[in-house]
Amino acid sequence: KKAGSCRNIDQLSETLARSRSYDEQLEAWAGWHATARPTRNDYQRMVELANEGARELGYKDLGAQWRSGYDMSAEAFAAEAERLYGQVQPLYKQLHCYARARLQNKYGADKVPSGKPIPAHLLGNMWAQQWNKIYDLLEPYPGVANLNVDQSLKDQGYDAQRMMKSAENFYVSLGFPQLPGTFWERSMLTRPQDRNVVCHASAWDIDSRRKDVRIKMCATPTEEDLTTMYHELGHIYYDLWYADQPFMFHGGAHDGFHEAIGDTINLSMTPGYLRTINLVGDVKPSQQFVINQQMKMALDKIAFLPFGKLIDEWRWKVFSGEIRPENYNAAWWELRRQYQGVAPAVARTEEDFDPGAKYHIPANVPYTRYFLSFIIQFQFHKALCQAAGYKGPLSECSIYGNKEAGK
Ligand code: LSW
Ligand code: ZN
Repeated sequence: KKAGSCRNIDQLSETLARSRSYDEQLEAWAGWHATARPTRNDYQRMVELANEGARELGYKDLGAQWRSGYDMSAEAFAAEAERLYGQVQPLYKQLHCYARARLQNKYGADKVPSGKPIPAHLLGNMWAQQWNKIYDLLEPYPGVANLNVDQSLKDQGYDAQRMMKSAENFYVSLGFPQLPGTFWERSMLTRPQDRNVVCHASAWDIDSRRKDVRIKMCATPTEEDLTTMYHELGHIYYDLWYADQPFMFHGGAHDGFHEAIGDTINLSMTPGYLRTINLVGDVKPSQQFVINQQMKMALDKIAFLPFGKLIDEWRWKVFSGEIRPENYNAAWWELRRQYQGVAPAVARTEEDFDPGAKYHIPANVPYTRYFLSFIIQFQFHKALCQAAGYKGPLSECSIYGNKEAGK
């Protein structure tokens, strides 16, 4: 780190992912969260304006508008989300308990006390939303075939273009068309050196009827960014596939469907598939290997569930006025504690605006869509594997190359 130079979110995230020093991680966490403090007033004003717009359209507030996109009343949807969360919460509680014990082992009982929330900066991710980056600390059977896709991508000289080609190839193998030439000309796949851009990955239906679809992201050769490409391509193929439908049908059946397509395809990136495309070597199958793999999956998919639920719980209450501006941060941390069981390791006040440190809050992108996606993507995966005639355990099923599933 150069003296006087600012680290960006990618660099700070890298520290959280790789450093195992309590203080170094805390510094990265606190530094990023400090950047959101000056956005509080603008956010408060945005809430007023957004609510004004929602009310002109006949909704109670913007939260009610967001809850109205699911073919049921806003109240019924909130209840449905609660019901779903109740079904999966026991899984999260077990994972949380296991992770806390392992982290206590690593950092000591003074830093990670039993029966208390986990410090929010120790889970390998800025928002503690996915925990797979600390897999090394939580691996059930140490040393049993930890697949290193990052290393293979680097060793084989993958760049962003080639990674995207690899992701495209999966969709093509199912029977989808190749991406249009303009996708490659007009997308931005790496961080430009000459200007500051929004690097948070996104997919854009600019004019899908003329096949103008694009991805904007700042990719480096990592498994995480390859996964992100699968995610964004799910949006892109959805856009292309529905381009000739009437405008009302351009979006997903609901927004969770749109989010789930790419992640579903990603569930087919099994060790077997990764072997096929030469990103991992041969693995000796064993019960211990299966458990390790499933832990890695849980650190991504189970860890996410309370986070996916709480973001809009906070916003619904902000939009309705139940959470007032003078309570923004305290209410945020109350939800983080209740749902995720995490707590900030340094004191927070209403001078801070920690929700603003998560992209979707200032960008005003709804978040319940991801909670829904992290449930239905497994239902989609199961259905696709059935369509492919697959018989074995779902965790080993890959629909790569299967035209029946593609159909
Ligand atoms: C999306 N981006 O595509 C959004 C952009 N490394 O990260 O946020 O919290 C205008 C409209 C602008 C892999 C990784 C809509 C932007 C699979 C994360 C669900 C970060 C990649 C970000 C929305 C990718 C959670 N994902 C998050 C995003 C936008 C997540 C994943 C996820 C993505 C979520 O929807 N699946
Ligand atoms: Zn998405």
